[in-house]
Amino acid sequence: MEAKTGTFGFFKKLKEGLSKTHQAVTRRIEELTLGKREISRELLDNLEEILITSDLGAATVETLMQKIKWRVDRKELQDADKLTEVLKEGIYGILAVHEKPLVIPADKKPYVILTVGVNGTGKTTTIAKMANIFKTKGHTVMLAAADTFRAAAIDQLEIWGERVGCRVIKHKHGADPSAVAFDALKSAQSKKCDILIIDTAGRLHTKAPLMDEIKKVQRIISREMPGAPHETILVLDATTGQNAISQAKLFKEATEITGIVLTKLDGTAKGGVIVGISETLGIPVRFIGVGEQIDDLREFNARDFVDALFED
Ligand SMILES: Nc1nc2c(ncn2[C@@H]2O[C@H](COP(=O)(O)OP(=O)(O)OP(=O)(O)O)[C@@H](O)[C@H]2O)c(=O)[nH]1
Ligand SMILES: [Mg+2]
Repeated sequence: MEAKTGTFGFFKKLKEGLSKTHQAVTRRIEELTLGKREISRELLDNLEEILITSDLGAATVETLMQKIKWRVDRKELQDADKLTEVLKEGIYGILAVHEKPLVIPADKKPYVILTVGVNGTGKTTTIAKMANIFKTKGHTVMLAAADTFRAAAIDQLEIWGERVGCRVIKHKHGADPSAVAFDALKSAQSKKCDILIIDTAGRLHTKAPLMDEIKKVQRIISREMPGAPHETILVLDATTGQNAISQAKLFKEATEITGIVLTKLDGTAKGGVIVGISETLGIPVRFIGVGEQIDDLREFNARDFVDALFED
């Protein structure tokens, strides 16, 4: 019962969070089709315009429009008031392909998660939220403070660690991030910890030496535990819209990214960016963040997302 209330609470929050995106996309489409019976060329052009300005990304809009036009041409879709439903299912179709929750296998212990991303996207907060989810599922979790660059980063992770109840492995400010990661892995192995999550400093995707630093962390870890890190999560901030997609492209080129967390879906009109991320990158969206509190992170669920986006 409690879990259900929690799920409902999150859905409500997701809906509230997506309300600006809802206004920017769904509302405008409803206004467009209101009182119109047929789907004219002009209506389709206007629809395309709304979609283009809604942060879905040009490629995604083209895919969706092609599907709609194909159905209109074949006379499968004739009523203007059915457009929203078709669009909703089109978006669901794109999102569902990449709905792959993170499964922690029992035979990889510790399961190592490396967290990367641009400055301020929500990495450290997301780590605490993920740790909290894993702990609720009964896993033991350890954190590694491998953001040795920003002065307050180690303290920030330690405070979260205390709150969630996980051990935090740290070195001094300015230490080599890969040395912290290495020590944390050793410690997690000896303590037979289920999951190790590594925090890293925010970095610009355009700076090659910083991307090399991530590769070094990955290399050192994999040398110690073949196959690790098992997951490299890129944390993206939804409020940055299309920029989040270019960040993801460059991170993906520089290093292996196996999962995405999209944060700050609360209070942005750019939530549509998740569709573009799924369509253009083909990397699963593992979690979404809708607030600053510890329980404001949920496994990404495509059905919930489109329902929250389209429901009035
Ligand atoms: N509204 C909202 N705020 C969030 C969310 N996730 C994180 N934040 C906030 O974003 C700010 C930055 O979060 P951090 O976790 O410190 O981000 P970071 O990526 O670790 O930052 P650096 O380590 O400096 O690169 C904080 O104020 C968080 O509370 C979210 O889902 N919604
Ligand atoms: Mg941080």
